[in-house]
Amino acid sequence: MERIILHIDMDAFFAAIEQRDNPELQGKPVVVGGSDGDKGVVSTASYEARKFGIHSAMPIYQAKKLCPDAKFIKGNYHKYAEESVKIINICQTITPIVEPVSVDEVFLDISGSIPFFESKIQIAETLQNRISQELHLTCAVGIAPNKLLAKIATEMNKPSGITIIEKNMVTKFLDNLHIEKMFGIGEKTAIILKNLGIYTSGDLGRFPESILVKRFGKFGKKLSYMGKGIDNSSIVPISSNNRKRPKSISNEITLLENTSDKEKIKKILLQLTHKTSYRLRKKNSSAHTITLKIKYDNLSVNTFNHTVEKAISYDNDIYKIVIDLFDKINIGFRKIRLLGVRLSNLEYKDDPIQLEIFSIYRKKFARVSKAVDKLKEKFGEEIINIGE
Ligand code: TTP
Ligand code: MG
Repeated sequence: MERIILHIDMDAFFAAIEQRDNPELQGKPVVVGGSDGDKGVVSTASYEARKFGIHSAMPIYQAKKLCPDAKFIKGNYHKYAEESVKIINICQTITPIVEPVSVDEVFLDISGSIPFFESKIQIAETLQNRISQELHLTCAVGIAPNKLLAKIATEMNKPSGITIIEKNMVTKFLDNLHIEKMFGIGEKTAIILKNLGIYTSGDLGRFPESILVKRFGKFGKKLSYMGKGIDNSSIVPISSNNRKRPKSISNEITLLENTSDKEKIKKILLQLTHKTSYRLRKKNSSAHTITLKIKYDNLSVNTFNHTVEKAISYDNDIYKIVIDLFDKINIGFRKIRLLGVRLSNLEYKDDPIQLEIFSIYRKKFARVSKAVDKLKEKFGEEIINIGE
């Protein structure tokens, strides 16, 4: 099956969210970023602000000089991360093979989705329409035989465009692509390449790989692949590990010696509760239903359960219910052989996608987060929230 990769990149992401949420900002120059006063740099600028020459990473004071009337906003990373999660969710309506690569970029492997749509362009339009209708945001889309080319394709028609590079168009496309446009080739590399007579991606692909390797080391091999438009890397879908969400969590123990000693049994139930509730919390979950299982020496089994309205996850709360259940049982002359605690009707606090997106934000804005973490350590959790 032919591999088809779709890439999306949101238009002026942070600024577009601010404009959407504040009608007064719509159609106006908006700059997101900076810290107190004129310190810091621009995170992004609305397309209206870009007309004044303002761009990401520019110092705020400089942006203010270029366009003093622009609206300057510090930004609310939490809000932007929530929007990223919603975008991923919409992408997953097209295919489950979805990889977020930055705060506003996603790769989708749509190879298997083609039969469900009329064409590649229809997939791109469906995605753009869903994002526009549900989130009131716009994005550019690129479709190509691999990630490298799909990302370049997206860049070709920004904002809001759709660019498709068919397999048979790749060579011609690369011949017309200036090396600066290639993702991963910075200014310095471009100068060296031009000195070697390499101006387009096609030139790069045809240039002897051995010379590139001599000049750039390992990166030279990568450059050669890039020039040929080769990228065999596959989409890494949002970690399937994280997505494992059991419906229940339980632990059982067969006693070394059958017993009817209630105190001994309660101690074992405490151990079981510790074990089960720890596993529950590790999954970022809490439970509504607690079940106690008892197997007697005659091998008959009884289960008793209790459901609470507000889900619980702490040992104390769970143990109290386990003991209440146990105290109601009339063991009689029977001896107990096995005990079990089961937690079910589980509630999950954080969406796994959310966790992954937050980790992308943490990586990208590590400097900000680290400073914030330090403040939190010093003054406590409530002291600060980025951009709020
Ligand atoms: P980009 O996709 O690079 O930029 P953008 O979405 O604002 O604009 P475009 O239409 O050109 O895609 O980055 C996504 C977001 O990441 C951006 O809205 C803000 C943030 N960002 C920074 O905070 N610092 C930066 O230097 C860059 C490039 C982006
Ligand atoms: Mg973007």
